[in-house]
Amino acid sequence: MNPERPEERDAPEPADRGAPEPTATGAPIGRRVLLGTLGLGALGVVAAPTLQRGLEAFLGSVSGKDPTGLTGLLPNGGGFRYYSVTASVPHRDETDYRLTVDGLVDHPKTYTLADLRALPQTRLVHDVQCVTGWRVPKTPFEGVRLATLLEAAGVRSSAGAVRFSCFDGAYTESLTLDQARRSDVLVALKMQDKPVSHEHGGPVRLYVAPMYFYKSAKWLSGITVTRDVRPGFWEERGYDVDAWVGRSNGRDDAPTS
Ligand SMILES: Nc1nc2c(c(=O)[nH]1)N[C@H]1C(S)=C(S)[C@@H](COP(=O)(O)O)O[C@H]1N2
Ligand SMILES: [Mo]
Repeated sequence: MNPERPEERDAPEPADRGAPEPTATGAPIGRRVLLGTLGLGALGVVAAPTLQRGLEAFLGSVSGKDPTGLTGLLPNGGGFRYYSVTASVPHRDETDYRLTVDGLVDHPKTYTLADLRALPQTRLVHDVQCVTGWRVPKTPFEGVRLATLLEAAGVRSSAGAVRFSCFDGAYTESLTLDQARRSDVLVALKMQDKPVSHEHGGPVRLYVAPMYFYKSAKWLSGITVTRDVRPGFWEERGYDVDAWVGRSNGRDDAPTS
């Protein structure tokens, strides 16, 4: 199967049957469904990996007419494309945003936005690389090191991985504990030196600098310490779990971190 087009697998893996149930925020949709929505289903099916880039550019150009509002260039996005696997995502702000840290920890905790802002902030500047080919140079992200939150939680010796969940109700991601403790992995409150916008996964998204951007889960609401890595949303659909830029997914992009 081509990792560039994981949605084209013939039959779902057993794990797909455990895919998230439709929620109040909408059922998860794949990029292929989106292409179909735009009347581009057939084109999507035959698109070769190299064509994919042109296709994405085309989708960007028609985004003004996109009734789903699910794709295209973000206004002032500086080259970023908007991705969501759900048709809509609730808005959360300082009044109702919560981030829960639980699982194999001694001190489970729920953070408000103010709690997160009160912790030491780290600013990183690296290129962003999406596995479908687009790259955005030198993008600042700022926030709390994931390692800081794990340290505060008191990770138990039986733990080996971290599972991320999102308030879109569908997207998930994961890292090994070693990956999660890297100094270039952030619970990001700022992107491009502004509070992370709703479209970019605000008020809080994950930022995993050395990995393809699908690792950087938007609308982050849960950090669960687990024993083993559980593949995330796109990983159940073919993307590599260890998503190092340039060393995974059959790609040779220049590393980002
Ligand atoms: N919750 C959630 N996080 C997500 C995604 C998503 O669909 N939902 N898409 C991923 C992918 S594939 C990419 S390339 C980036 C896109 O981030 P952007 O929309 O800010 O450009 O978010 C990642 N995180
Ligand atoms: Mo992506």
